[in-house]
Amino acid sequence: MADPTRLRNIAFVGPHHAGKTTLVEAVLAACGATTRRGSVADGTTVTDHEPECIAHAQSTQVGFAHAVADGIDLTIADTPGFIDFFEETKAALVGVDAAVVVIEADPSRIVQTQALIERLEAVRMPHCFVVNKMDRPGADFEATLRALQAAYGRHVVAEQWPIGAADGFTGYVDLAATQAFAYDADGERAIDIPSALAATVARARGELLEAMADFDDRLMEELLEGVEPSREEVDRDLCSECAHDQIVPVLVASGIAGAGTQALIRAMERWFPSPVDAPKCDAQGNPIPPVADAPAVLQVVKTTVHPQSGKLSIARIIAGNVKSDATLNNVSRNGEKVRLGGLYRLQGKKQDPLSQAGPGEIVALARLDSVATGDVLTSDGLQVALPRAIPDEPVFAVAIKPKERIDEAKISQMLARIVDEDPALRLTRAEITGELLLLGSGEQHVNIAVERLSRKYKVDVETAAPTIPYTETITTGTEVHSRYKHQTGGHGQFADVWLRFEPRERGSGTSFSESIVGGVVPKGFIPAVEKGVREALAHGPNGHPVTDLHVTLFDGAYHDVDSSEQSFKTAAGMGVRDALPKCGPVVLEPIVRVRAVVPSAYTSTVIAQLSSKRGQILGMNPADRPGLDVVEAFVPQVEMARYITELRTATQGLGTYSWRHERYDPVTTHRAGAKAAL
Ligand SMILES: Nc1nc2c(ncn2[C@@H]2O[C@H](COP(=O)(O)OP(=O)(O)OP(=O)(O)O)[C@@H](O)[C@H]2O)c(=O)[nH]1
Ligand SMILES: [Mg+2]
Repeated sequence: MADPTRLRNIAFVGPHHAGKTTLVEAVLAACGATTRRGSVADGTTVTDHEPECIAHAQSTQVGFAHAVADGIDLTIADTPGFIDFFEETKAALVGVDAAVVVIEADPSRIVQTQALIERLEAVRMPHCFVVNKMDRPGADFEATLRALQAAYGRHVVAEQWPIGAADGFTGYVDLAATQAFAYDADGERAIDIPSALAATVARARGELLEAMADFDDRLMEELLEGVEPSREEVDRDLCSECAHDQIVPVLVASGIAGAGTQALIRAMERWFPSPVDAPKCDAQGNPIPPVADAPAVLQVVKTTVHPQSGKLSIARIIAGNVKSDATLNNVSRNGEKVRLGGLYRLQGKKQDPLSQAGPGEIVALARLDSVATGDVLTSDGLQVALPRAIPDEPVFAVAIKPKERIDEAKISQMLARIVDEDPALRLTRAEITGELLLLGSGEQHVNIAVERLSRKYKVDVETAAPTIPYTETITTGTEVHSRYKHQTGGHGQFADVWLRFEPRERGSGTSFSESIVGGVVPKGFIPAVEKGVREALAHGPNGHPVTDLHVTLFDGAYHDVDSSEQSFKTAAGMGVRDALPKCGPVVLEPIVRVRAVVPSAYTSTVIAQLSSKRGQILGMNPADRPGLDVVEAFVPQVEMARYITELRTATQGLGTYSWRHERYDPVTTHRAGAKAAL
């Protein structure tokens, strides 16, 4: 069992493609946890081990890795940067104590860190930035640093300054230590600060000390008096202020070249808190001491299901010791008892068995079938509520249809397992069309889930945009006479009805009444007439259910021998089919109320985009948070199929939206067979 003061649980987060997985490879190799660095392109990295990650050369779920370095026991959660997988990142952050935010050396990409940084700030998680890909042509450290400061304040401050950029990126200056290092095959070696950089280094160091002095009166006094603070003091302040999320240091790296890893490992060890320094808190904000001789408290941060070996629940042990065959209570599910089928430490897909583990460790618990991501497990009947990451509402949907001759029940059962692995997915049955819908955080999220379904459970399905539940109605009334008469050998069939059709208000549905006088249609046959009417209204002249009308049976005739329920039903149906085309039928389409939240810079683009979707803009107002606007509009549902993708494209991935059904409106030009999401 590891000494909790030596543990560091750290998430690597940041925008898509920033180089997180590659940098994690470099860290693992530098610590000797792997013998060679894998590559994302070749599908040989530790953390992108899932076939879907390899196929798409990107992280599609969080991957865990472990290393020992400089006396610390490091567990890394490599999170996916693509916006569709943000819920994975949110869940993983619950289990770690600090975050390394990896960004490209390109100021224009800083805006994509916004949601992430808001999340880190909301949970007051210590973090640093790594300006990565410094080897790339055009890499611009200073512009990136200034963009970070403009976005997040001057407490985001350089602790390293790069020596050179692109081809010439050869090392860095440690601003706190005032020492330069050159990268070499063994990591790095100390060198003199290049004279050309001396002035820049002095200025940058001044900025670092000033930012730090905001949290340290003594340092502030020294700076005001022009006294050079001791190296130890600067070092101590930096560790403390970073661990308390006061200072956010900025480092440099080129993960692909392995440059910057040594300093990053040192930073993780020295600046970031151990589980003992920053105990996790319960839902009321009370710290839970990470002690071994206490009842166990664990929280599941990720679930994976292997079709053969079963479920693996990756959990953070918050307190207590856990043995590999422990019995625990799932307090998130009424204290249900669960027994571990094994305890492992993860190195990508590799599972190293453990006999026990202690506070602060992130471990994999085998075969806890009823346990889900976010659940809290305890021993000794302890009741604890912990904060959990609640996934946002899904914004994209597909209808799932069997590809081969496999029944829908089996598909829903297998899909339920996929959803079990990923709480941001949702499986539902569409209300009107009855289609099986898979919903998620974006097109890629849902597509990857379908790929996973095919790979893990050999279930191939077809996906399509969900069918739009169009309806029809009438605009004028009419009266029809319908007589059904049929003679076949013995008994004949006879029924005669007069029906009146009248439009009703939108949203009022269909209704039926009768005003038969003198028993011209016997009472016993009237329900059959209503049934015939309602069945025929299920498919109007345009093939959609007919709604918002009233039908009255007001006259008719019958035959003592030949009339039957069936013949009245048939006559009524014929009457409906005859009448509807004469009543000015129109197709109605569902209209949704859309609420998009977008950065103000994109508001006009988003309004134009919604207008081009036949949207009726209802208003535009500042959101609760500065810099964001809320745009509201009524939009035909059929236009919304790929809206989340279009909205993200138009807003650098920053826009979000929610929707709800509003009403049905007549379609001016009916787009027969048109489909849409949700
Ligand atoms: N030039 C250069 N390319 C890099 C560096 N690090 C990563 N790359 C490349 O950038 C691409 C993305 O790298 P990844 O490591 O997958 O990035 P990521 O942040 O994990 O991406 P997601 O997990 O999909 O968000 C790959 O093609 C890498 O080879 C770097 O330091 N320099
Ligand atoms: Mg990755």
